[in-house]
Amino acid sequence: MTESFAVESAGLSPVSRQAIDTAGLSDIREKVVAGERLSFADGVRLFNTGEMSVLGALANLDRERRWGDLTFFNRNLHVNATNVCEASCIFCSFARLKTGDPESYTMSVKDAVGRVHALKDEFITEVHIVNGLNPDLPWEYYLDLLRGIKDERPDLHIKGFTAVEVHYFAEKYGKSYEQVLTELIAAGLGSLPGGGAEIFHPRARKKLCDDKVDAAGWLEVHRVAHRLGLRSNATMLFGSIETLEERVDHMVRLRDLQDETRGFQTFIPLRFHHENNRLRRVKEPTGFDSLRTYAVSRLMLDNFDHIKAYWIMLGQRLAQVSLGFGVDDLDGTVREERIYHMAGAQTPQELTRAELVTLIRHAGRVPVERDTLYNVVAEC
Ligand code: V47
Repeated sequence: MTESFAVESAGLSPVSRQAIDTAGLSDIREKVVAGERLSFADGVRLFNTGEMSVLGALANLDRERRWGDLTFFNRNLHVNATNVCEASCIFCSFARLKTGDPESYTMSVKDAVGRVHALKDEFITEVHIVNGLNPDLPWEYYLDLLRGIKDERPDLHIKGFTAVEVHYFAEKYGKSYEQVLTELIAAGLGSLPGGGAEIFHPRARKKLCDDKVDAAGWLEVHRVAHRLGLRSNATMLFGSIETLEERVDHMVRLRDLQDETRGFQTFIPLRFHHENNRLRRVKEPTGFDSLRTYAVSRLMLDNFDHIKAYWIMLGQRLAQVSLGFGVDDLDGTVREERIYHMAGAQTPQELTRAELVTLIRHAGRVPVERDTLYNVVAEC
């Protein structure tokens, strides 16, 4: 097979091919076409290219090889049961330090379950639960929350508690990660969300969230979860004070764990928002920076099936464009989002299923409604 045939049959136009050569990335193109793993140095070069069309073409090649035009979403509900949080992450606008502080809140189990009850006549498949690290709640609170939701809606998948929360529960209630997770699973937990990963590299992590579980702890929680049969997601908070090398380092650490466990489903780069937090002086990432981060994620994380753009923090327009930069998932209907709206997100609190379907179709892609574990609920 000639090289040009191999490249064109792999889905790159001759124009893209020429642009890739001009950008000095033909060696990376060859690796991508051959499905070979990219190195740390390749990731850094891709971030530094500045040639968006080249990055987009390469990431889109990989995305379409996996999924064609298919673009996933689900119908879900977010519940943030408490914003009281002992941690002092400088990027966070959601947390309040103590119970009783102005704007702090903690829902009773009854009220939190009531959020689910309120949707009793609506079709949703997932509840996503993320909370602050609240020192005033007993362990039973979390088990009752899961049991209460399952009693109300046994059909719902509960994706809940970041690795940071699981680590906190283990320390606070004197349990191992395995004990915490086993008890949560028995009470109804179905999978772990990807939050709390932020940036793994110790230089950036020390500045961003010094008193939170470190990279090794975050990864260990997911390792144990995967061993117990849970699937999970992984995130990366990008565009605050980290370097491009630290973003690539973050991806490589996740890729290494995924080689070992195969338990991650999707990678979600989370675009930094700066309102109402201690990083107000730091400019938010541009659209350009967001798109190149999705593209490099798709290309570096060869063992992750999905790359998700969380439309809530990206905005609907850029979320559409991201579908040409490696993204194949837009998260879901969401319903009630607090973490990003307290940090200045201008997006709506929710999108209906019809709005998500239209958003995806208008980007020239094919919407597929999935459940949390990527079983197809409906092709639209
Ligand atoms: O862990 C908090 C991030 C995360 C800010 O697994 C911020 O499917 C940017 O993890 N600017 C929580 N990011 C959200 C999360 C998530 C969202 C959607 C889907 C899934 C999933 C997981 O939000 C936190 C933190 O990394 N975050 N504050 C901020 N100002």
